[in-house]
Amino acid sequence: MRPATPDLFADHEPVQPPTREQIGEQSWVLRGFVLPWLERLLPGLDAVLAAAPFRQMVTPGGFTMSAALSSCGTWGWTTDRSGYRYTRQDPLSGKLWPPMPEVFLQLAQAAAQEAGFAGFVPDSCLINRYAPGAKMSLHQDKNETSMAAPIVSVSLGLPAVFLFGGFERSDKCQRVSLFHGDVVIWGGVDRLRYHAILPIQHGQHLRLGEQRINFTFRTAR
Ligand code: MD3
Ligand code: FE
Repeated sequence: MRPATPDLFADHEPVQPPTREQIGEQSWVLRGFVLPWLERLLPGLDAVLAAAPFRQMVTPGGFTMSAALSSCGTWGWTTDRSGYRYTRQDPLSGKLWPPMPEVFLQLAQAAAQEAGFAGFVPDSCLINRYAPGAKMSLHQDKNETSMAAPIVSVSLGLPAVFLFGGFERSDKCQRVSLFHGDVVIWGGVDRLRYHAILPIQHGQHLRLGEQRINFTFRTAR
């Protein structure tokens, strides 16, 4: 029997039971963890982007990043010619970054708890938007004051290949494919490992269109 109200996505994105993959000593991928939250998450994303639209930022070296960024929460990550840092204000509007939607916080805390990081309180959510061809070069995340807190990342839309390296730039990387609905949690000994996103391939995602959106929850201060 067909349901009276057809579910537009049911035939394309079956909700699989979430699975957990360990990719490092203290790093896990939770496949499909976001899917039950998605329809509550997207209105929160729209609200954040209405106040702080995606924009491409310039690195201290003078290169324009291929991913476009926004942020919400008390602290937002920014970069310009003078360096990388967290700010309370969106440099584009001069206003405070928009508040972190309650459902973002709940999702990040639920995911962190699942990976053994109970009590995670992110004060920053960086939102990266990748069009086809956009990438994130190999780097470490070390602008946060508290290295004890994990980082929780949420992948939406087009898939990506994530490179997970070691503690030296030259260390060999493992490749991890990240799909719509996946959450990754990095903490403890893995917190300072090098990582990158390979250029996003062309494609159309049924819900998000021709883009990949990544949320990165951090405790910045
Ligand atoms: C692994 N973003 O914003 S997930 C970043 O998909 C960033 O947009 C990527 O790297 C993205 O800095 C990768 C986030 C991530 C963040 C911090 C990490 C992965 C990490 C710290 C240690 C190891
Ligand atoms: Fe990073």
